[in-house]
Amino acid sequence: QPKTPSKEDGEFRDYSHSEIARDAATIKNSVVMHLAATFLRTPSNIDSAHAYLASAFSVRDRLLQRWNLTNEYHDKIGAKRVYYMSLEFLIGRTFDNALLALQLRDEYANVLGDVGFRLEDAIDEERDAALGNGGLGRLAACYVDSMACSNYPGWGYGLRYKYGMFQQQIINGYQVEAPDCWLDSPNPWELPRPDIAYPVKFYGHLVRDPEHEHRYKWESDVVYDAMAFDVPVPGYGTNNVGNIRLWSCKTNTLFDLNKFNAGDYQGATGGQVAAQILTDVLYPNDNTNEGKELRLRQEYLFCSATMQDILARFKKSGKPLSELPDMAAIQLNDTHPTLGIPEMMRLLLDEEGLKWDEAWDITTRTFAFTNHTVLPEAMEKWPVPMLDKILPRHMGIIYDINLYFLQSVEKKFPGDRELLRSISVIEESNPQQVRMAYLACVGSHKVNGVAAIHSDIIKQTIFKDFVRVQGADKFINKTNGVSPRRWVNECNPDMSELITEVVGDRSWVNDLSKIKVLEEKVDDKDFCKRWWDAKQKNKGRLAEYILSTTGIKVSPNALFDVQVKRIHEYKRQLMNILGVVYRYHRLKQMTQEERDKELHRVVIFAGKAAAGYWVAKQVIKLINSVAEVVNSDEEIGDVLKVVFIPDYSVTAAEYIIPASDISQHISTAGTEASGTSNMKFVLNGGIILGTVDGANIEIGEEIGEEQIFFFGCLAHEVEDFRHYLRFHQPKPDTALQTAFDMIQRNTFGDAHIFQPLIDAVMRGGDVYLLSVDFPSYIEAHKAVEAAYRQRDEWVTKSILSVSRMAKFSSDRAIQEYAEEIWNAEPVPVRGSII
Ligand code: 475
Repeated sequence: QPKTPSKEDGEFRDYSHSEIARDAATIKNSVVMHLAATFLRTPSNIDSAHAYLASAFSVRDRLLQRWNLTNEYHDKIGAKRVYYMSLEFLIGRTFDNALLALQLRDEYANVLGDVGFRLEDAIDEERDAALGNGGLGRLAACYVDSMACSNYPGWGYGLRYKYGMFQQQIINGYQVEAPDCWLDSPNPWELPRPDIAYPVKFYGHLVRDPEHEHRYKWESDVVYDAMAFDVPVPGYGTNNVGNIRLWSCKTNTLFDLNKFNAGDYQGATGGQVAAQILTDVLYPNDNTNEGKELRLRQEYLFCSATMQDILARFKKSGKPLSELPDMAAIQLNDTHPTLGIPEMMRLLLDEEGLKWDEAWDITTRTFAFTNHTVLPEAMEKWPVPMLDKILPRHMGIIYDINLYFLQSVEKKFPGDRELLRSISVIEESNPQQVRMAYLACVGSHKVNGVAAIHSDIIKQTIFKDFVRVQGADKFINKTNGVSPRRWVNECNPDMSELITEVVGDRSWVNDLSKIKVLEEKVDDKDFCKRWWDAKQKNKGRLAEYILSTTGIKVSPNALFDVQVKRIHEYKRQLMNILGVVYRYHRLKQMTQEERDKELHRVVIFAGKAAAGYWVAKQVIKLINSVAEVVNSDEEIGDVLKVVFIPDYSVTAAEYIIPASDISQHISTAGTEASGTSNMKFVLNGGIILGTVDGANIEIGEEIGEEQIFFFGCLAHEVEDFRHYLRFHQPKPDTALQTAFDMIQRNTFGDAHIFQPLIDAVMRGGDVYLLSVDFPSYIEAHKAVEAAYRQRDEWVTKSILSVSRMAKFSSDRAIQEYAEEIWNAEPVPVRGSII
């Protein structure tokens, strides 16, 4: 049990005396010092890039000081630690976030002003840390933010990819990928730790220990080194600083001087190159399993280094290994880090010499697992021959885990061979495959989904047999959340001012339940006007961003209709653009007089398609082709504009989300596990148009159904529709047919390019049920339009919604994880610094 701080307090309070002072002169000195000593510049010889870098390094000094204080303190009092293991952390920028957390934003703005720079320009110099694809990676970043802000002793563990999420260019309407060389310029937000590195083995063979049943020696010549980089995570308004430890792969194979001397220059560095490639690049797949050998090796490098590090830290406490589960909780962010389970077993059996049952008890009490998707194509499975070749010891351990597990199932359900076959960690395909979701489930004490509907679905589908065998209590829900620091306070300063004014102070940033009082303001005319104006200002800011990134001019007076997320068939950007095509058709049928009465609308898209996902890339092309025709149609003018903003990122989202009037979250029911941008949009005063899916449902429950536009079929109806459509042609309604016809008449260029998209609906079984949901989708848009014309009621909806969104703070989510899964408590660092 974590102890409450007691007599050590005094000792730790001393640290606050050494904290770097917060006055203007000290801040200025530290910036000037970094300019000179870190970047060889003087105040008369800087550009905004160096203004940013020098300020960032001076902020980092403060963070690192607190980092040290926090970790030393947690060690000292023996706090239980939480480890969030994720192959992805989609962090975005840190500078502004850190300034706000330390409450030094104005001070740095002044110092920069003194040397002739605007803080905003310095902030704009930072490149995103884009070490993730989408929802899952951003969730991990929000969760470490919440752990830091709520004083949990929590760390993230991940990989330091040299190339993050690719940069998306749009050329001739098509997506073109360029590498994200984010480390080309200095990164102030990481600290290299050459003193912290672990060897990680691959391939080789096993030698059995004749004395011990489960003890092996694993011998191999292929040994890489994983070196740590620490990324401090500022806690807002607290002394605590969290950490994300990212591993970078090196080799301990030396430069081969003999080969070099013999003229074999490539061979001389070959070993080093082979190692580095392991952490070179983030796999750009969202909700899809790539299944490549390099990915498996990446995952193992990550898991091995992390397990060694966690065990090393634990062993410093001097406690027996049986107490590991009291000192550490490990959360697996989907199955990608599941090899942590057999790796922990290997270390406990082979290195520590524990018996199987002891090791297994420790492991399962330490691990818990979050599932993020039910899409079959996303399920990780590794061919047994591949695993056996690369990780022979782990393959053996997985076989044993499965053997003991199946024996326990057989005992409970004697003779049920079908059950054994379906629940086995090994799938009896050719070749056999290891089902990682099953392995994660067997090795964890809790399994959770990420929204209520999703947690129900996984109990009825992929984990159905496990519920029977292991009991329903193991399977719980933890609805996702988002950080109010980044997703309101940082990205929406004007609305944040209004909230602060009503709450009385800024405490809502760390306690979102306080925004409830906004509800009292819905009848305050003046307040409503300022609320509307704040949104309009954000729309103006986005209009400028759109102009600078696409050259398209849009009016902030139009309705901003936004769909930004990864491009995926299940998310149905295709349905959205077909709706736009239909709208365009209708507008073309009207007289100018009729058109003038129409609500002006800007339809905004952004999102990346996985590099190998052809259909998704064709959807991007269709959106851009429609945009080109519509935007240059003089008859249409400002009545309809279509925009595809290139290179969607965390930073782009911070511009886009606060500027949305209506945003679309329109996945086929039952396919979007949760969604998290839906929460961000509503928190920023936007209304959502969505299907009865993921967290949309819970958002509707919280804010009231009058505040949300639902449409489409329900999750429990999907199977029947799909079944029907496997054997029958879809029957598109006239609106959908009109859109298809318009495309096929070459209105948006060569129709051949788009025929496969139409075929996916008309001949491919319409798996995502566009033809089913299209009529109600069009109706829902009409309802949105009517509502937006009633400005007062619209503002009421907006304010009411925001006031009722407290549930969707990631602080609430983290508290639930801590209480129901991790058994961890907040441990505020004593010794007041702020
Ligand atoms: C869900 N990524 C969202 C979000 O819980 C949900 C899968 C395989 C390989 C690489 N990446 C993935 C995901 O599965 C993923 O991002 N899932 C998303 O997780 C957070 O809000 O509905 O689609």
